[in-house]
Amino acid sequence: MPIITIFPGDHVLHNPPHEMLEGQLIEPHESPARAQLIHDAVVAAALGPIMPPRSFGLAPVRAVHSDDYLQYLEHAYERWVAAGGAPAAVIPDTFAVRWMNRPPHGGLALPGYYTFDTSAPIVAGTYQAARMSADAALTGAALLLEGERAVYALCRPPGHHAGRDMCGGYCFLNNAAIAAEYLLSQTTGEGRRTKVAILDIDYHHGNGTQQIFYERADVLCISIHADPSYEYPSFAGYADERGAGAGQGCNLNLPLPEGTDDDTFLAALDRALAAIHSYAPRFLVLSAGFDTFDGDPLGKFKLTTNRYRAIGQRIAALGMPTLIVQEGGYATAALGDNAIHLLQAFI
Ligand code: OKP
Ligand code: ZN
Repeated sequence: MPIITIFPGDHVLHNPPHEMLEGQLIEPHESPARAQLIHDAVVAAALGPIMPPRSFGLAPVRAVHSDDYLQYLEHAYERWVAAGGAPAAVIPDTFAVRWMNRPPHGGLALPGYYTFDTSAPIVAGTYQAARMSADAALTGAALLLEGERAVYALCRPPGHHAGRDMCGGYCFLNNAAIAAEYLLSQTTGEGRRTKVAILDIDYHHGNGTQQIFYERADVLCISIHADPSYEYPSFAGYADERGAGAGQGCNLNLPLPEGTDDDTFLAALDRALAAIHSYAPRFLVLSAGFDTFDGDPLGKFKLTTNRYRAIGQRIAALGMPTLIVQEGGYATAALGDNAIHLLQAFI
């Protein structure tokens, strides 16, 4: 059985000339080349058909993100430039923080209210690219509802750091969360109650996904990632963050040490899979990042290409309809190969 890939061609519209990392302007790690490389690897490996996203409109996006944030994202670039910001890209320099968070006015101040770091530059095409990336995830979700067992949404820009009303970490719209919410909306009601699990295997904690569903019992969020005591996003992702209110117990963080290798990662994965198995969701959304790879410029783990197949096989063995959503991965020379190894397990 081939696997369908959804490829959002408009991702190229999101092409900031630089990002700010550790005080320096550098060439962006999160580049259009990433999606193209994975696309080309999917073609070369003949994994299955590649299709463009369908258009879902704003409603399923509004189910996850606040209206004021979406308005902000859509117009951030033009307002920034009109107010005198550098046309190269929107990168805020003043942030709303715990003790000063009055709603801002003006194109230069707004970004600091809706952004949590300097790693999410916005250009003229960012909103359109992010919408198509979300549409790719939604298309994958729709295909699961139509009976597919596994679909790959080759999302770019990625999504798992985007919260309900904040961008950051290369992410603007939370593609995995939007897809999960859509799956629930299409299968819940009239006495039916369904559940979705989101498993995040990107190197970085899925802080946006965690925030969006933190008080929800119908979405189990599990993230395996670099311990925030030494790694981005630094202020969330600890093991004691278990959810709140109705969602108490429905968030599981599995932080891992520097130098984590294949075996350490697979042991954590088995814990995650056991939790998903007992939660018994109707669908699984996999936030798939490959920055756990040994040699990733942003990561300190040591996973090898072959093990992505083992990771895929263990996840596929859950036997759940699975939407694979592309997140990070910056070792471009190996990125296509790593993705193929994971995807082949679902064929
Ligand atoms: C996005 B995804 C580390 C700074 C990291 C942003 C990283 C975003 C990762 N000192 N800056 O999860 O792959
Ligand atoms: Zn990452």
